[in-house]
Amino acid sequence: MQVRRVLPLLVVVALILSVTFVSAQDVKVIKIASQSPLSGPQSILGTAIRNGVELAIEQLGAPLAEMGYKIEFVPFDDQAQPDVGVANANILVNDQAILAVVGHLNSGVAIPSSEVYNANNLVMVSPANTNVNITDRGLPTVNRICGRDDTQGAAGASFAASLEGVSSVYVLHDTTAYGQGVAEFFASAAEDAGLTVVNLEGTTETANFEGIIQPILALDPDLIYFGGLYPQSGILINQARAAGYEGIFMGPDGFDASDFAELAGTAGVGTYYTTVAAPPTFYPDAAQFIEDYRAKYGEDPQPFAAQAYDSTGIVLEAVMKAAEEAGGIPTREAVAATVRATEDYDGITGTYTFDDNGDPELATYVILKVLSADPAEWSNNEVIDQFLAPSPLYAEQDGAAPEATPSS
Ligand code: ABU
Repeated sequence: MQVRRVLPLLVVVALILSVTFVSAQDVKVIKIASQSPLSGPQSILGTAIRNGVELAIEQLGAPLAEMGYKIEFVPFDDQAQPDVGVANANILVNDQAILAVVGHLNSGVAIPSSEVYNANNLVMVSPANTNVNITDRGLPTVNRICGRDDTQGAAGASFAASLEGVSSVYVLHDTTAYGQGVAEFFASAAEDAGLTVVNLEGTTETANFEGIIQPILALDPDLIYFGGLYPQSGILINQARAAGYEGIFMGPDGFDASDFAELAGTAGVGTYYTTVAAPPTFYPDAAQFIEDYRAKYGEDPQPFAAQAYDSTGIVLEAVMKAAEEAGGIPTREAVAATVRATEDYDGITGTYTFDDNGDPELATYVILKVLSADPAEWSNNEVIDQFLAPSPLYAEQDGAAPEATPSS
């Protein structure tokens, strides 16, 4: 009797277990990671990158879902610190389900972290890293969709030289790979353009720039260029104006965040900056993205959010192609090779084809002027100039690349 009662129960349990087992087998999980500062003073941009990746996975992941894959998003906080980025990289390469990383914000974090990715065949697509050594190392897994600091620094210098009354510049940087790199490109191009570079120096100061400002006032340059990001430059500019500096302020894409307006206050109005991002409103095809981002996150997307969306779109398309080719979950090597083979990816911020070093063949550069101390007005900064410029490899190909072309 007992056997007769227990047997059906065992059959039911076995059925449940087998159904569970089959379902678990059928769900093929692919993970996409991001790395960017989600805490600390640069988190406004880092969070924008994270959100751009998340939104892209939600909106562009359908073809992979239809193929039976579940895409999971794994955001990492690199805190804008190289050692944290590398520690995260060592964790995420050991999760074999992670097939791509979108990030970082900071070149000084991306360069050492991407050595770890590359050693593990894990592809990275950066929405924001502009230091030349991101791609000049020629690593097969490392790509970016934004421009480079050699072009950005030179564009800034050429613009500074065109400003009436500017003949001398004081060049500061934040001592990071990014800040120092772009400052040196600016200084060298400024000299070539006939400007006098009265000093080129680095500082790690973040709060009290008195010791930096007094020597600047003594030299009285027409323009101060700061190679670095908004948490430092906003405060420096605020304090320099308060100390009596009357000249012009300028910087690179590290200024491109609405918090700059908050930190610099009225002293920041009139500041010029070059950028490889620009507010998403700059891109006509990003209108729906802006609407969807506002609906999901309750705020306007910051610069680099739309580039993170496009970087993720490139990754998802490559994973899909590689999965089709493999007839199952592709290898990291296959995904990396497919990302590098990206041709004419039609994103919301541009059309992207990678050269053999992982630079976009053509990248967008914009020169803007800050118009307001109100962070809510950041998207309305004045576009002074914009152009597409070829990567060094693309420019080398005989007749393949146009000259840097103003598109305004
Ligand atoms: N290019 C803006 C973010 C700073 C960096 O590349 O390190």
